[in-house]
Amino acid sequence: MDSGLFSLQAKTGPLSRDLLLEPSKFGLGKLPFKSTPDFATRMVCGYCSIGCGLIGHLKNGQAVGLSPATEYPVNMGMACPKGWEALEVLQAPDRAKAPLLRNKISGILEPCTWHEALTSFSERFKGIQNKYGNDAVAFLSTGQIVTEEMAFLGALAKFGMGILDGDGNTRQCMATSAVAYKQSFGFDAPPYSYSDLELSDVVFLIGSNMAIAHPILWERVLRNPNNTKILVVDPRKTETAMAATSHLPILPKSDLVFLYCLAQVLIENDWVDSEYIQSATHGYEEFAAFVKPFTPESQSHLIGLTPEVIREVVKIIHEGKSVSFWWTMGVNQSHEGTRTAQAIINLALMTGNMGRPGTGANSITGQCNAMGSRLFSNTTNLLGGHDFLNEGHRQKIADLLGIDASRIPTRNSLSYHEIIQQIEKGKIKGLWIIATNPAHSWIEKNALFRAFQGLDFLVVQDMYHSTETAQMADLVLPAAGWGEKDGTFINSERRIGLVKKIAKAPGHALADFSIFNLIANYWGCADLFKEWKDPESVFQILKKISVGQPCDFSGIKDYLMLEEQMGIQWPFSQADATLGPPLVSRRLFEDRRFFNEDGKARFIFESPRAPLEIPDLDFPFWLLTGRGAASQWHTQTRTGKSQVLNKLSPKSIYAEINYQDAKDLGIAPGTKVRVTTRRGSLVANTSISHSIQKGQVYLPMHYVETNCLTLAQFDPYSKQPSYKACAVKLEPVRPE
Ligand SMILES: Nc1nc2c(c(=O)[nH]1)N[C@H]1C(S)=C(S)[C@@H](COP(=O)(O)OP(=O)(O)OC[C@H]3O[C@@H](n4cnc5c(=O)[nH]c(N)nc54)[C@H](O)[C@@H]3O)O[C@H]1N2
Ligand SMILES: Nc1nc2c(c(=O)[nH]1)N[C@H]1C(S)=C(S)[C@@H](COP(=O)(O)OP(=O)(O)OC[C@H]3O[C@@H](n4cnc5c(=O)[nH]c(N)nc54)[C@H](O)[C@@H]3O)O[C@H]1N2
Ligand code: SF4
Ligand SMILES: [Mo]
Repeated sequence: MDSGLFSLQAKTGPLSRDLLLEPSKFGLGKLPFKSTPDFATRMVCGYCSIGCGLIGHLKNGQAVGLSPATEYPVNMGMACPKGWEALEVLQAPDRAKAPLLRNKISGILEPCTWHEALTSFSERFKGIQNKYGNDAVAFLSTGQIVTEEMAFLGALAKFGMGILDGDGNTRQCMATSAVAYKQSFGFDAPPYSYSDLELSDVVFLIGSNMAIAHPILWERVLRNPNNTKILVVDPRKTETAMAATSHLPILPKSDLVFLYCLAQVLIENDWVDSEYIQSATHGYEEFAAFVKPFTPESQSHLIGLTPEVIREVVKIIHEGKSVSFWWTMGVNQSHEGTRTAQAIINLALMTGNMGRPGTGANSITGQCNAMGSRLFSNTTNLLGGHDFLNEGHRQKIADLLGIDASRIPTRNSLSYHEIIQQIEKGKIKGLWIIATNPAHSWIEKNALFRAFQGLDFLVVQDMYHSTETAQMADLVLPAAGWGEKDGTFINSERRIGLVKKIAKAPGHALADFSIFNLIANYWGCADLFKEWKDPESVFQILKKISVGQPCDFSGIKDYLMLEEQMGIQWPFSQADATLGPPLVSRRLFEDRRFFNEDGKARFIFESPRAPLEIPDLDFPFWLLTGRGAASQWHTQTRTGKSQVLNKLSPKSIYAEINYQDAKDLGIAPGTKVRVTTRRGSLVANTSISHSIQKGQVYLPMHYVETNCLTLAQFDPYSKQPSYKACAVKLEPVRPE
């Protein structure tokens, strides 16, 4: 079966290996492979976390086209439209080609030299720190730059510039999974390989619209030869749900109750793997006692599924030989996301669906390098999954980097929303934003706008000067994008893959790596980064940092080895390397040993709670938000520049409304609807459909208006925003 809708198979045959294996030269500002101007080279895609292999085709030293890599173990010759079109968006006229500094008199952003920009950067931020303290400057980073840049930024900001608070857009996205894994497994470690999707006989997807958000993974589900049962838990009948064997349209934010019911029925029927529980886990007895009251009969009204359906789901899980559980934002973006993710982990543990082919409690990451950010951004964790609060860890990192340990902060960073709160309170006066566009993507963003008004100095480092956030900046630093620089990304299955420079960034734009290098010089802390010469030398430093950690990848010799092996999953230690080349696909916990001190995984649970806002008489509908089309990426700064991609999705905002609700409210097809929350209001085109349940509305996140409506509410453990639930009202808009 091939959905055909979402991905396109490469027509080209495999390229000869020697063309692919030519080692790259990683000089700044130079194209690699200068001596052979016509060639093809393999690299990973720069959009989503699947990390498909793409072939860049060059003529006269210039990239002229991309095609999916047929032999890459991730995508096997498939790519979605974003990947095929990734070169197009580099050419857009609104690329930031020179630094821009806001003229204090006219208030206009005007081009300036790099020298002026970097002088201003250092003087203004140092001025703020001198006047108000080091913690008056903060940064917000991303899951979309290479790991080497991510680490450079985190080290420069925290060890070089004395900044204490920095967070990333991964807070909006993966924080819940990271915390859930850390608490349950002892380390932030997604356990699976993509091949598990092809080996399961039950694929259980919770809050994931895989056909749209991870289209090539969806293709891999469809390649599964086991007559697989595909269960999709999503309030909406998404593209994924439509192709599933069962769609379970639960009520928004009832996941935790639902998952506890599943656990209760498994226990009631004695359908648990006692031997696995005994040997590999801790806390089961308490968990079993806790879920006892969660009978389907007593809870079904909260879930919106009948007790019979809930029991049927449990039967499918029980009868499955290899059950894999996968979740994404429908779980993570919730007021109780961490406990929900752990309720999924608990199901996998209690049924022994862990560490075997086709199993696992598997969080699918979002951005191309969210996994790199989780390990090396130096925001929530000290580099390499270490702990800022642990003196031994601080000393270890200081020794490895040859810096004084007193340079390493002894407290954890504030989280994203706490940083914004501090800005609003006037405590943080300077902010540096790198490769994220919060003026579009942040939850309840009117509060963010209010906060940003109070900043003394806002620096935005982006590929485009036109983003909503760059337009608010005092200084815009023009960055090269994917395809214009070298480094590595880590994909959802922990595979470290290469990114290469195949095109020259326009004008004076520079790789983020070079920008950090220049900043270190202007700030006067370049001495600390003498060894950080280029991405590959940083890769070597990160390898050393990873030694002894669960993510140890010190067995990877260099970039050439990554090239030859077509990406390598962590862990791959020096000891592993002595046994030979890495296997193409590896999963964690095959030996039933987890990363907690006693080697056991934890059952973690808590009573479900209601979200802050639920529909009422004034605002009677649930608002859900998320991805729209496979061709749309987030705030559309990139995908919005491709003519082809623009044809594949609606240009203006649209609201999906149930046909019965539309009828009741007098909203006709082809008309507009007003969607209002307690925080704001927008007018959208109507998309009347059966795919959304009565009493619910869906707005894609790709339109700038959407987050004027969302409600700032956060999971207490991961501090991740709950983007997917608040209360709205709908009104027809009469044509003028
Ligand atoms: N085309 C495209 N692909 C992308 C991205 C993109 O912007 N565009 N972004 C990437 C990134 S960063 C991410 S994080 C991933 C996101 O990937 P996904 O999480 O799969 O995408 P979303 O559409 O945000 O949310 C998934 C589903 O959660 C459902 N949902 C809402 N509320 C609930 C609930 O209470 N319970 C349950 N069970 N489900 C609920 C929504 O209806 C939605 O269908 O996609 C990645 N891939
Ligand atoms: N309502 C609602 N809101 C959401 C979500 C939702 O489901 N619903 N999902 C949330 C999620 S999961 C995510 S991940 C966020 C994403 O939110 P954002 O991170 O704000 O979205 P992007 O459009 O990916 O922004 C990335 C920015 O980096 C720039 N860029 C790209 N590559 C580079 C580079 O190499 N260097 C530099 N310097 N800049 C670069 C791009 O031009 C763009 O401006 O949105 C969140 N917001
Ligand atoms: S966006 Fe994701 S699915 Fe599409 S080509 Fe890139 S990595 Fe593959
Ligand atoms: Mo995300």
